[in-house]
Amino acid sequence: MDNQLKRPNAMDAYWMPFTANRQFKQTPRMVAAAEGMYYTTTDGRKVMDGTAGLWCVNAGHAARRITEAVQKQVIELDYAPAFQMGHPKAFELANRLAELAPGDLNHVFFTNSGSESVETALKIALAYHKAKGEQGRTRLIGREKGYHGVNFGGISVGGLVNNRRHFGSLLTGVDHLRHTHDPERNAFTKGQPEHGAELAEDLVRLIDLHGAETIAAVIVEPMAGSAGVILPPKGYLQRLREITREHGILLIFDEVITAYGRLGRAFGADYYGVEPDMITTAKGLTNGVIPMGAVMVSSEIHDAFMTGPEHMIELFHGYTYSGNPVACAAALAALDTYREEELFERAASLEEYWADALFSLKGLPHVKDIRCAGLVGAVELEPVAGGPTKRAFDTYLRAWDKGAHLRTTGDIIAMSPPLIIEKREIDELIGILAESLIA
Ligand code: PXG
Repeated sequence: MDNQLKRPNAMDAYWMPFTANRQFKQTPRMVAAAEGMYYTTTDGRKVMDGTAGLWCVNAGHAARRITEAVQKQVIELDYAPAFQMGHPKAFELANRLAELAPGDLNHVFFTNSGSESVETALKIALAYHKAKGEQGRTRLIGREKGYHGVNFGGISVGGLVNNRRHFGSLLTGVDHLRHTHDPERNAFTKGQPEHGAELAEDLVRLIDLHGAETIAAVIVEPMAGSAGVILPPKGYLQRLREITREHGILLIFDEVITAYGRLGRAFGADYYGVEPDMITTAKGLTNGVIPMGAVMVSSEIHDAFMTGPEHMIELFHGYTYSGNPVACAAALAALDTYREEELFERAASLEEYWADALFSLKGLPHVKDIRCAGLVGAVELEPVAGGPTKRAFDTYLRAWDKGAHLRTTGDIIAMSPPLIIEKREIDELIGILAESLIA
């Protein structure tokens, strides 16, 4: 056995996710504690969390009500089997989410992550059409640059090449809409771009190609986060809704990032005024404290399953940890926190200040686009010749040294601070980014 692996502080054993492992382990960035807007690093520095963890810590770190609810729950009921058995908090949480969700999205299926929420929604879509006698509807439509987690269904409908190219042939019967990223026409637009609604007509093209009667569902992020904050052009989501409705195709919004206040409303569906048939969520559901996801499903879809003999399982799907009691307690406390601290409203009221702060970076070296929505912002940089991703990553490293944590994807810097951020903290964050862009 390799002795290196046996040393307690050796770094080799942990194969880190979505990380340049060898580089990281030479110069690790480690945090030991976090509270509110700030991490404390293992060497005692305070670093502002400019990204709410990985877009999930919407109420800020160590939100007291949530951490206490978890402590209490783990002692009272640590676990309850999820199949053919229940506990009150899972029902309470489902009711709260159904109330929060738009329109008739009145039913909730619990998962443990965004990836699992996506797989769940895709499977429900396929099984729904089968239950209605439309077995031929098996095709799934995603979009280029889409991110729907890392499981096989999600990478099949997803559109990020590095997440797809290494993993074989993926699901069959999948097609993609073109993405809506169009910097030539839309660069430096505050909020939704003017140009690109016509890209929704791609769906008509795919219907003409495959036949509507073969298509089960279209899945898109209302605002694409992981690909570098790509906003829906004005009218685009509305048009997707019209086409899907006209052709009996389900519309799934993947709101793993946009749900729970990120855009200043409970859901991206509310923010953009378009009601899908299902919404996938995770992340902010528990403020990131405990893994949990939830899929919101319309009554029309849910009720299509509630036929046949009553002793039969209606949907052969679920996870050991679906509706885990500790996760439910965290989620209930997170929803209470969002409501009582009025954090969604707070995000909405800061939207303009945030946008103005971001746009103050216009004109700094190498800045070629700035995009924003709610409390999300992206700054796209001119790549270094022959070294794509390097400019953004170097900027990120400088910002980390100066006391702010950002995210990069390609040559795009993305920010999504906790919704508790103060105006002076917005100034501090954008100030650090400005300095890091210069040197
Ligand atoms: N759908 C969407 C829209 C997401 O953004 C997932 C599904 C998968 O969620 P899980 O919980 O399985 O990771 C996501 C996750 C980033 C970043 O910085 C984004 C995500 C995860 C980690 C980093 O862009 N999104």
